[in-house]
Amino acid sequence: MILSKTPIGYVLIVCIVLLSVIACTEKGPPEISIKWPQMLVEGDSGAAFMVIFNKGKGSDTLKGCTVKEYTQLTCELHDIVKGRMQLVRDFEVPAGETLELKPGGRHLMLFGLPENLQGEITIVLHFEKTGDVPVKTGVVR
Ligand SMILES: [Cu+2]
Repeated sequence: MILSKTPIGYVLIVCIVLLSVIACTEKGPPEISIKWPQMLVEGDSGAAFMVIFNKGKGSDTLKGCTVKEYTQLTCELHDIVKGRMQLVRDFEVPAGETLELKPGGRHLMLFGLPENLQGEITIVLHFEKTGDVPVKTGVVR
């Protein structure tokens, strides 16, 4: 092939290959599932942990959370950076990967919990592509 023997032709072929690799990384919808949710409560705030699986072929992004039973509650996405807790805008969940929300790392933070909260609450995760995913969470004091 004459095209591959010229420098421009070579660059073109490299570009076409790179573009198809990029296009192939998003070749389907995400498939989100949640396991082992748990919430530790202290006073009126709680930290929620769980494992988020994405078995799909597309990535997704967790944009926020709310609580079904207590709509006035604040639910935030937090990360621990250099030993300090920080509010973050979103959590990426790449295709085929797992996002662990665990103590000492990324977690959900709830503020304004009722004093006598016991049993279970439903945290609703808001994903960019998947939409709302409700997660029933046990409460540990
Ligand atoms: Cu936090």
